[in-house]
Amino acid sequence: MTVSNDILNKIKKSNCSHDETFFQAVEEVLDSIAPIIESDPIYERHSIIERLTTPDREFKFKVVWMDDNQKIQVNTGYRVQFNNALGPYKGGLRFHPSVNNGILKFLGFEQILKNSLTGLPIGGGKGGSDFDPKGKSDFEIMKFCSAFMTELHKYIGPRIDVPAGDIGVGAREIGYLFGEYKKITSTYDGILTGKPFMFGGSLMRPEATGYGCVFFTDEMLKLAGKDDFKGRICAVSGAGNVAIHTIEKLYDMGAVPVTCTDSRGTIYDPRGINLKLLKELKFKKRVSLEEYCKEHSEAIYTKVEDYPEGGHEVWNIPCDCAFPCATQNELTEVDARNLIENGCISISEGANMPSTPEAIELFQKNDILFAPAKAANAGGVAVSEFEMAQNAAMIRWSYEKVAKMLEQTMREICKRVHLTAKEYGVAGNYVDGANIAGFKKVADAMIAEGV
Ligand code: NDP
Ligand code: 2IT
Repeated sequence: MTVSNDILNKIKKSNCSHDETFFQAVEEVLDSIAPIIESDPIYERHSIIERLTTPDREFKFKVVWMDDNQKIQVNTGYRVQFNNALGPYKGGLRFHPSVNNGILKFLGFEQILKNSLTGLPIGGGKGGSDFDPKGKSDFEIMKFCSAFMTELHKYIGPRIDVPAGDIGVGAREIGYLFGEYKKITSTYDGILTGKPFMFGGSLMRPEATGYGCVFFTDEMLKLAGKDDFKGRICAVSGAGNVAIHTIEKLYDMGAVPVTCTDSRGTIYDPRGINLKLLKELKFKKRVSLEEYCKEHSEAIYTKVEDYPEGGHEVWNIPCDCAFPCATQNELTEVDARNLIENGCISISEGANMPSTPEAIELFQKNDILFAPAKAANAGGVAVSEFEMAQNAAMIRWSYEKVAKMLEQTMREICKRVHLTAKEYGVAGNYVDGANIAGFKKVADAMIAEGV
């Protein structure tokens, strides 16, 4: 009975549309761009909104693989090719049990405007699977990635669609996916970014999203006439690729990051997070953050069950700057209120859509600097595009070159978002600034390319 119930739940989960997060993302954008749509009939004449919110195509496929106990496992794989007005579809792959078509549509839609903001020739897409990498052996990860690529390879190509990592997909997974693609097609193409350096990955791609988010925030503080990061207490959520490199760059800039979180709990280390230990626990051992306290008994660990009602412990900790870097809707209205009451001056979204609409509204009403995901976390995909350029030319760029270009790209995005908000009469509103600037470029390209 339990087995069939489990299967029934799985079937229900992978067959419902689950579009809530997609609607949330679309609603915010439509709200921001309403003045442009109303003032210029060209967008309506070309049905830009309908065309922009409908993916070009969506693939859904079965992924069958064998686990270490010789049991055959079945997962669902997806790739949403959303819009290629500006370049090949580009966006990550997420492996997490919560993945469904709706979540990938929200991420793919956001990716179109994010990629537009980078100023680079890349369109928007997203993919992934409900596969849960947690607790799986390396061999099982390899088997799953091979099976996933058996189907995905039909839809991608260096000038068609170039996936990368996201939650649950890092260099290890990209390596296995790349290996399988190579085996199936006998080609050595840059069909994925975030590859390990030894076979075509760009230097600084692993660090890019986190570092970029800190550069963006530094520029935002500067434009608002505030002091830089020196001595600032920062709260960071997440303990993965984005969070860890955000923490690393914050230290470089003289800030004191005091928190990190995973799906089970929050660490608060008032003296500053021990970055070396965090990397060891999450990148090497892949264990729970609770282990952090074995070496740092003065740090406080709070389990998810003990979080404040309707909120998250990490946003209850006093800080100057907050960096939500874990997942969508992880920062609620309750959290926003706590952050504001504790004197926080800026929120920068390292994750995709981590703040709920109610939280954003509160930040804006209280004049808190707010850097939305599609602008603040664009550093990852920007360096992915640098990787595509290096692969296409069969060359490698130096660390210094990529670092300089990343910093420049993030500061430019920040300035453009800032200026666009000013130009459209909503000075300081980076949500509107990012949505308008991202939208205009894609919409104008769609119009110029015809129906
Ligand atoms: P990782 O898989 O490396 O890390 C994700 C982290 O977030 C882990 O600490 C994980 O905890 C935690 N987490 C994931 N899901 C949940 C959840 N439902 N509830 C609580 N905690 C959760 O992913 P990334 O760091 O790459 O991605 C983090 C965010 O950044 C995502 O929103 C992603 O879309 C976004 N992003 C990533 C980019 C990239 O280049 N990788 C680029 C731009 C945005 P646990 O370990 O317990 O699972
Ligand atoms: O959300 C994102 O921008 C990513 N996960 C990175 C996408 C990419 O293609 O590098």
